[in-house]
Amino acid sequence: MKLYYSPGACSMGIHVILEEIGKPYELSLVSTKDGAQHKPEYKAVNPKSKVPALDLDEGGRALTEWPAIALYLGSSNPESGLLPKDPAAQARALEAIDYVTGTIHPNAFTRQFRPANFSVRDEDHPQVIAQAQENADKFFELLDKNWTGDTWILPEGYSVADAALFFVEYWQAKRVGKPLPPKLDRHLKAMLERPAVKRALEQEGLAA
Ligand SMILES: N[C@@H](CCC(=O)N[C@@H](CS)C(=O)NCC(=O)O)C(=O)O
Repeated sequence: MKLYYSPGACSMGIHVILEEIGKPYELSLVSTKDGAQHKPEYKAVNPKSKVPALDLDEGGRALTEWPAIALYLGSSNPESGLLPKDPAAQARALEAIDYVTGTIHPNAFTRQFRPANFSVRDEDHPQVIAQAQENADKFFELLDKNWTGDTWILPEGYSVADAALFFVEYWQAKRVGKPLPPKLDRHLKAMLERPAVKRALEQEGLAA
């Protein structure tokens, strides 16, 4: 199995899941800041030019899209306990993952990190970024107010959903440098204490 990743990108959540599972896998660097995602070699792996992508060693095309990769890794490694078996809890995990990857990631962070994708006029970019930062505050507040878990997002315990929440929390606290609401701040701190998270960050050359 091989994970195509870029340091500090959303792929780091999948990297954490692979480290939690603890089975051998390879890492392949696709530096998005250098435009490697648009090179023909990578487009042959993922024509969408995005990370993460996971080569399943099955000879077919690589698996793409964060929720699909997380579902695959959780369900194909049941002993890891990363995907709840109870259907309602499993659906709650997917609900949280979808909110992170479908709402928070694009509307709060892609808009901040790539404002040119949202307005061709350079003079509009500060406004695109400011609106994205407001979105981030609003989304994180909502998650904090509706938190039903203890340390982890699901009351059932640690799951792939925590790895999804982790990468957007990390962006807000460590990359943008803004505080998180209390429960999410506690969650990020708990994530940073996990050996699997420490290893993933170290392998990507990132600070804890
Ligand atoms: N829908 C995709 C989005 C992945 C995505 O946006 N990845 C970003 C990194 S966080 C990327 O590869 N960006 C490169 C680009 O847009 O050129 C998923 O959930 O996996």
